[in-house]
Amino acid sequence: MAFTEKAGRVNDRAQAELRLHRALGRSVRFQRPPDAHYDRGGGAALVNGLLGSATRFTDPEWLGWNGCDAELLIDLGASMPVSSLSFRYFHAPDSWVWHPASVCLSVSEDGEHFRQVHAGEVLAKPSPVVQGYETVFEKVQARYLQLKVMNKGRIPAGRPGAGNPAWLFLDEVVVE
Ligand SMILES: [Ca+2]
Repeated sequence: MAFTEKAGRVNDRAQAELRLHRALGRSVRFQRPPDAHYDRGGGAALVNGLLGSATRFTDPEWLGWNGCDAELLIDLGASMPVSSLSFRYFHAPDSWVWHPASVCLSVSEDGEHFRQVHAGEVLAKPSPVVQGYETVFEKVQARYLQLKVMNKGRIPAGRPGAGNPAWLFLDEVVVE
């Protein structure tokens, strides 16, 4: 019985920490790199199957941009069917970290001609601090994905850091 319980715990942890998906281990290039203080994991951290902490954005899985959008180009290595995208963001206004404003996804087979397959607003909840965004779209063939996650911009009046540029944090971009 003890052995069974232990095995169960190990399995639960593995499932929680490793997420398999089409972009796993693929190349990620940034239009603008994350802030130097929050770029420890680099682009690889966004497609390594590992999620960041659910309580703090200071581990290497969380990448942070200050006052600018996160624009990334993912190369899946080969053309393949793609029909969904999801990612997590950090929302902690007391720490000047805000949910994204909106999301735009374009895909391409040759890396030159891109077609937009999704655009949407982000409607964040007050809590928890880690929230998810997911979109499902009509299946397309794609090798390259151009993802734009728009920064909130200036922190609104009446909130901590009002008038300063908001931080935007992402940990894993899941492509299926
Ligand atoms: Ca990750």
